[in-house]
Amino acid sequence: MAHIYVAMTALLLGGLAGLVQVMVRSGQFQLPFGIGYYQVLTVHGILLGLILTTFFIFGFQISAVSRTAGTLSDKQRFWGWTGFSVMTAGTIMAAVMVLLNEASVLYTFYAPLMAHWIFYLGLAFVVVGSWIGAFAQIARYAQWKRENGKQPGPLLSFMVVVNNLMWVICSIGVAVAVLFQFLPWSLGLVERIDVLMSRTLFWYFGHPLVYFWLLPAYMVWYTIIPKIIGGKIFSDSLARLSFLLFLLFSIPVGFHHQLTEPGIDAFWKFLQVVLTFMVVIPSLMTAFAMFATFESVGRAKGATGLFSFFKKLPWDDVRFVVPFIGMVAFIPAGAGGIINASHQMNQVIHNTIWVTGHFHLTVATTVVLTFFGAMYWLIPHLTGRKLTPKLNRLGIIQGIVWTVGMSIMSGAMHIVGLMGAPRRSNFSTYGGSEQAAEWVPYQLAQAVGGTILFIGIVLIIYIFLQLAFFAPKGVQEYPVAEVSEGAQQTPMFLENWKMWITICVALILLAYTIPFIDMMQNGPPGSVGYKLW
Ligand code: HAS
Repeated sequence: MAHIYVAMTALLLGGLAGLVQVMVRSGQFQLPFGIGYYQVLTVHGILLGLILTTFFIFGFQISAVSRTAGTLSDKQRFWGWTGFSVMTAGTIMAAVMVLLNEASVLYTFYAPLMAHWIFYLGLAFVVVGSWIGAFAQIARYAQWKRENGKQPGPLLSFMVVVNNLMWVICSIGVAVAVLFQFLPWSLGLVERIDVLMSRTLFWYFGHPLVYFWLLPAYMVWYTIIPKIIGGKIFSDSLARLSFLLFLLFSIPVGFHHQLTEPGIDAFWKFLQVVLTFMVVIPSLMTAFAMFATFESVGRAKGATGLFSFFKKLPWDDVRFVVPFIGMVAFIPAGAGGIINASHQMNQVIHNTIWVTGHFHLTVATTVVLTFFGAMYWLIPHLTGRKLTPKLNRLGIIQGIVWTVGMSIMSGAMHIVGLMGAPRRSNFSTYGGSEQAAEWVPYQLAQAVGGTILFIGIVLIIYIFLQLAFFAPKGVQEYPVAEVSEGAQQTPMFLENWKMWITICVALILLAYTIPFIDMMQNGPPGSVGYKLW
């Protein structure tokens, strides 16, 4: 719950910043008191992209391990709390610097924009704190394995371990960039920073970061949703394999964020694009597993037609409906990702607001709606309360409000992005240019969609407060499905951690060693820092 309180505070403040942004970008509103657009954009990106997600995920994962592998020991709890405290301290340090306008560098903190060193130190604290928290969760799983001999660990806990391993391996990249590049540079110990190297280290971390957000949503889809709809897990092995494929393929792909960047040889971009297409496969496996789950439940309830099994699903249960909207959204969202990853098409959309549209469908719809859906059983379960029919109804309305707002906002972003409108940009007429004038109606649509989304945020905060403090006392089930009897036994090689980690490291070395050597050998003198806000 402590993690989730921080997450919800981040949602409220970050959402408010989002509302302000779409207003400013529509050209109809100006920020008062000298507040900068990029300052607000940094608050928005950091609070929603990094803080809401990481804290919610850790809260959920701790509960998931505790529910399926057993209650955490005092020692594990101690490390869990230590991780939480270090992360929270880091968040406060970074947030204070942004609010003081000392760090308006956006959530990607690209050099050569230079923030105050306390901002970078705060980020380092968030990362180190998350390692400590991840260690506590993995320790509980390891204890279960010790106590239960040679059998596969509980599926949900296994998934938590994979997500944590991926997170720890990828966040080494950002930790190295912060400790060895950004901190010495912002402290004035060195004058220049190697920009390409810092961006490469960032994206080594940045792409697996998006799967660190996605995998907890997949945990809910694979293990919780079947129980809610009255079914079982279609295949334990398929679920594990898809998570392992994420571990292997989500890290050596960062160059697909740098396809337009000079200084990286085309061959290595090509290789990482191929690996990016590999990381699509576990999502397609997940889509297959979801359809299979829905179909088997529907057929068990008597459906006979080709698609009539959909009618048998519990369309009045918010715990199912809201994550389901997230799944449907992931179809266009994922298709957009495949477009982005295609080298030639990337030239059209890179640095346009299309990309912003893409990630509002992926993380801000698919992932966030699944998290909201999980809150309806997770929060009352933790606080000893019950989800009431009234809150259930309000939750479905909240999901619909979110869908309407996001369709308008993200739809407008995708279209106007194709017309060339840039991302990460304040409102501008670009000296009265005709092309920029064509973007304005879409920017107004973004403001309309963003306002509806803010109503969605107010609603979810209200629901959260009700579930946490005011709903009637009672027992709310933490729903975890069993594996279907028809599923084959899970082979033990899926838990051969040494083998999977070795393959993961080998792929990373293959994709990054020569490009890094290249960057070191042919590195430019680097850049001094700039503060353009
Ligand atoms: Fe992405 C940029 C490529 C997935 C987030 N992405 C971003 C950024 C973010 C982000 C935040 O290659 C911007 C970063 C920045 O600030 O610069 N992305 C991909 C690809 C995928 C992908 C190939 N992205 C995500 C996910 C994210 C996310 C997930 C967050 C959670 N992305 C890119 C690229 C860029 C990029 C380039 C850089 C662009 C640039 O130039 O800057 C894939 O993982 C997508 C695979 C997904 C699928 C969909 C499977 C569908 C499922 C749903 C089943 C539905 C059911 C319901 C069962 C293939 C699983 C059915 C019911 C019915 C009724 C039909």
